[in-house]
Amino acid sequence: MADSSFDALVERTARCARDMWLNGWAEGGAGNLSVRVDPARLGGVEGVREEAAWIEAGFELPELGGAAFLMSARGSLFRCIQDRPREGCGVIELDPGGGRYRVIWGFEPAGSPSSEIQSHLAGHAARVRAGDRGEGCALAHVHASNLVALTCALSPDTISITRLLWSLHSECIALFPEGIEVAGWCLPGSPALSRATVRGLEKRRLVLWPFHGVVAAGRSLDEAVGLIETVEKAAGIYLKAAAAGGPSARLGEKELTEIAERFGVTPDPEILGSPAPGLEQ
Ligand code: 2HA
Ligand code: ZN
Repeated sequence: MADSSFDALVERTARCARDMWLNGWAEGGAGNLSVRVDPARLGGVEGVREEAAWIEAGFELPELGGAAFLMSARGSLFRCIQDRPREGCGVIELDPGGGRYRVIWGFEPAGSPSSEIQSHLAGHAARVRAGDRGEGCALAHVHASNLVALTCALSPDTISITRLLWSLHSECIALFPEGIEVAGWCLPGSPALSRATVRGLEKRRLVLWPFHGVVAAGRSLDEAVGLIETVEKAAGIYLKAAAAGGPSARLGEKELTEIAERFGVTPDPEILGSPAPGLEQ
């Protein structure tokens, strides 16, 4: 059984951040993450602040009233969180109405939560509405290079990119049957980006930010990272096939339906039933 202590959660989170950096998805201060944590786990933890001041969030998320999240710090280096976890991340707790938060651990010595805090919290609220509500539920945002390259090369939409990725590797439709949502381009850290992310996360666990990166949701951070590995790999396969003059062969609707049946998943019917213009075999 996994160690459920707060220290173990921080350690697993820092390892995931390092893995994302090793994958080349978190250059410099790029990337941010958040993991839901039961505030009771922080009882007796070194460095906990009992009387921190409340900060107006500027938005209200009643679904998250009283919830707490371990979150990466603004500008944190994913490469270094393992070395200095109390600097690279922190814990924020929301008030019962979900309109204010306070820092109860970390972000030392004078840091603050991720610049994408609004997308993270609104994204968690969307996942709660979609049924993901437990401790450990996680969101990760990284600059996954193959996926970003794909948005530059193809300017794809939700249907065409999902069909493309499903059609290139036999396990994609099994692992993200609800597809990957493509948001419109939005300014990093903006309320518009948060709204676009929420629209995607209400239905799916992956949202692509064109010319920027990807957001993945999971019931654990490991699961979210695994999802990114899967789509990022498929995007890389496309780029390799394109460099070799292809892809000239793809899995079609018949094969995709067979795979979905074999794995017992229900793919988004609109995506499965839509020929993706210019990308279909
Ligand atoms: O945290 O990646 O989108 C830096 C970013 C913002
Ligand atoms: Zn980013």
